[in-house]
Amino acid sequence: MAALPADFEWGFATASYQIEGGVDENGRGKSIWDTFCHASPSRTKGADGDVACDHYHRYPDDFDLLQRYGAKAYRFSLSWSRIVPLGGRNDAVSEPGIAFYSRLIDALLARGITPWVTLYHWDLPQGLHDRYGGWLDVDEVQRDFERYARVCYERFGGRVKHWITLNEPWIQSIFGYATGVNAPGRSSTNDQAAEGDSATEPWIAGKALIMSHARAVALYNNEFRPQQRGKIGISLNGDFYEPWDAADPRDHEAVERRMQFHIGWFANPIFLRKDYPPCMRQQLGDRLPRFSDADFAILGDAECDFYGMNYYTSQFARHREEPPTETDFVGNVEELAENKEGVSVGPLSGVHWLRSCPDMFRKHLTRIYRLYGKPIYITENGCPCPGEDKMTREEAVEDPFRIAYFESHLDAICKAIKEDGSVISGYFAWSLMDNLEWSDGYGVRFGVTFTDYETLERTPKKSALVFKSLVEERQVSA
Ligand code: PNW
Repeated sequence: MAALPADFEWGFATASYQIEGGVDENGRGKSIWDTFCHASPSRTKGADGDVACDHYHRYPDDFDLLQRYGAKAYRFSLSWSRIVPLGGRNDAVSEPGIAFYSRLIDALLARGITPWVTLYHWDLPQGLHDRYGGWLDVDEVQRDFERYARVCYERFGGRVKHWITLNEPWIQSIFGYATGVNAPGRSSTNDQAAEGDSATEPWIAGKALIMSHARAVALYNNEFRPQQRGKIGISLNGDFYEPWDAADPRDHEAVERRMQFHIGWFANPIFLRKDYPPCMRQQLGDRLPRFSDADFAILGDAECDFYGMNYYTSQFARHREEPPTETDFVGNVEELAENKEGVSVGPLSGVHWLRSCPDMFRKHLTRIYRLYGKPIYITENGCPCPGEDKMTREEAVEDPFRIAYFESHLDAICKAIKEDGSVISGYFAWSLMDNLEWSDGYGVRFGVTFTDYETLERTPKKSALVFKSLVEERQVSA
């Protein structure tokens, strides 16, 4: 079914710490991910981003690949601590750091590829974590993020017309401060974490992220949009859920609660300028910070242009009989891969948490469009193939599971557009190349390009070479 608009934006996505390496080049400051990856004993399967894919030195070759794949656009993130090594609003800007990203942007434009820039993909300057606890100081960090955003708009905004403030604030808050599996690794429920309070810190970090986003968008709207005329949004993750027992109204409520805890947490204040979802307030009480009138004034100045959706998988939700524990962050539901009838949500990919569920993706798109009313750009979608972690290069470049995943998810987008009336304007496959999959290390391969971590050689997988035709055959003619 041809339903993608003629001007549908598409390409591939990456994030700075996952690909760049060059961590000590040109005065870059450390980020919380440098620290986390060098913790001992290791919390990242021994992996770190010191070299990663060496994109810092190889970006021209990587952009040649992008061009060969026919990509119209490329989503990447800036390393805050390359631009402001210590991170703060009175700290020095690194001119070599600016020059690196400036060359990188020019290299994309020279190849006719539109840059989509994420300001923050989890790599907080370590300097801010040390100075005041980073995302735990709501007042300080939003001012420092606003200044960092200002530097980026000033230096790059003449050429960059598509901005994403934050990548997945849910993962930053929950994995960083509740379960502690991501940097900065704080948790009171994880034996590997020395410090943290999983009952309170994720909710504080969440507010800091919301207000940092809002300040950066308000700044763009008030001072830069009139001249630069770009677009700005945020990328939120969140799975779609269906009831474990379709006949049990309590499981239907569990489904809605789970999705509100995932997405409404951020989308209510950001897209609706409202308080957190009532079910969160009810469960979390005063552990959930309040928004003041001054906060709402900033949120009111921070209207976005689009909803960035990172979507990978779906699950079944089952209500719990017992009251929630203090460290629950999912809305007191059980998350399951099979429903009451034993029907699986979809085939398992190469990573335990990801099953392919395109029909639920379509429902997710339409639910989000109806709730928040903004054009949707899918800013991440993709998967590793089953068994890919153990494959040779020759085996891995044949990736039929990934191709089928892309096809079925593009079909779901077409249905959401044509049959449901949702507005979906673009799609970025995760990821341009195999890279550091955070705490899973280098084993889990999401790339459309194979990365040989010994030689750093890249080899296109079949999915990379066919992706353009997958999009074009679903596009309506202009
Ligand atoms: C996203 N989950 O993270 C990130 O934005 C990427 O940097 C990452 O490489 C990609 O997805 C693949 O994992 C997620 O457990 C990490 O549900 C984990 C989950 C979802 C998204």
